[in-house]
Amino acid sequence: MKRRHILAALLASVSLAGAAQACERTLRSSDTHPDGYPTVEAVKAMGKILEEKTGGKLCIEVFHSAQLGQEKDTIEQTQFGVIDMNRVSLGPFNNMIPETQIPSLPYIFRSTEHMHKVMDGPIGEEILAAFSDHDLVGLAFYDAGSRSFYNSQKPINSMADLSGMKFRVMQSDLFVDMVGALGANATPMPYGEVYSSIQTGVIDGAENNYPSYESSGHFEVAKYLTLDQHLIVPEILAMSKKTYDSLSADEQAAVRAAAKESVLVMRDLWAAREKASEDKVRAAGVEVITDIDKTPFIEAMVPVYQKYVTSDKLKSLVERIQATK
Ligand code: BDP
Repeated sequence: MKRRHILAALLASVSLAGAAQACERTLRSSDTHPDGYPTVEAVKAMGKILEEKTGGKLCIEVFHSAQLGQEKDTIEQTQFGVIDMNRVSLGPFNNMIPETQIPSLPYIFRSTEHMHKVMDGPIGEEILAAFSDHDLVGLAFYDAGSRSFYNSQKPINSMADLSGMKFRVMQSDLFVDMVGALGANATPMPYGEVYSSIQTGVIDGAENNYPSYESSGHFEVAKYLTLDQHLIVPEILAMSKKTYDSLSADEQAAVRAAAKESVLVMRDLWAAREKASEDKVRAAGVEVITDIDKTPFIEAMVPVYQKYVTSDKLKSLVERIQATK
C-alpha cells in the first residue's frame, strides 16, 4: 500500500514536470477563491486556450484560495510583476482607478443583462483601458452576480432594520459610504478575515453574492440573507504590464483573445454555481428574505453618487450606462 502511494506520488511529479516542460513559460495567476470556483475554472480554461493558441509556448497556473495573499496585496504584486495575472473584484481598485468606481456604484445596473451589455461594449473597453496607467493591463470582465447583505443577528426586512449594524465591505471608500448612507456602519477588511470576524462578533455581517457567501462558509455564521441586491460589481482579469510587455505581439494578441474567450466559459459556470450555492445555503437553513422594497435603498444612494461621480468623464460614463437599453 505504502509503496503504491510512493509510486503514485512519483508518477504525479513526473507528469507535473512533464506538463511544466511542455510550456516555455507558465504565467502565475492569483485568485482568492477555492479550486472549482467559477473564476478559478475560467482562468484555467483561459490557460488551455492560450496554450493552444501559442503552440504550447504560454500556459497559466492558477494559485487559488488566496495562496499568494489577500486581494489588495496581490494587486500590488501584480503591479510589480511578481504575479503575472490576477482575477479580482473591481472593488479593491476603486480608490486607485476612478473609472472602476462607476460599475461599482450601487444600483447602477438594472440587471446582469444590462451589465453584460455595458461591459461587453465600448464603455467596458474604456474602463479596461484605464488600468494601463497603473502598471496593469485589463483583459476581461467576469460575472459576480449581485451582492446582498447577510448577518448573524436578525432578519433584515427593510432599510430601517440595518440601522446601527456593522458590516464588512471590500477595501473601497465608495462601499464604506454606501453602507453609511443606508444607516449602518462599514468596516473595510480583507475577505479572508470575514468569517472569524462574524464568528467573534467583531462585525454583524457582510455582503456578497451566493457563490462567495457559500464557498467562504459565511452562511454558517451569518444565517440571515436579504436580497436587496445593492451591487452588481463585475470582476476583472488583469495582467501585470511588466509581464505583458515581455511578450511578443502575437503572444499579447493570444492573451487578449484567450481572456475574452474565457468570459463565455465563466458565464456558464457562474449561472450553474449561483443556483448550486443558493440550494446549498437554503438547505443549511439560511433564512433568505426576498420580499424587500428596494426603492428606499436606491433613493438613499443619491448622496453617494454626488460624492463619487464628480468629473465630466465619470458623469458621462454614468449617463451612458443609464442610457444603455
Ligand atoms: C467576491 C469576489 C472577490 C472578492 C470578494 C470580497 O469574487 O474577488 O474578494 O467578493 O468580498 O464576490 O472581498
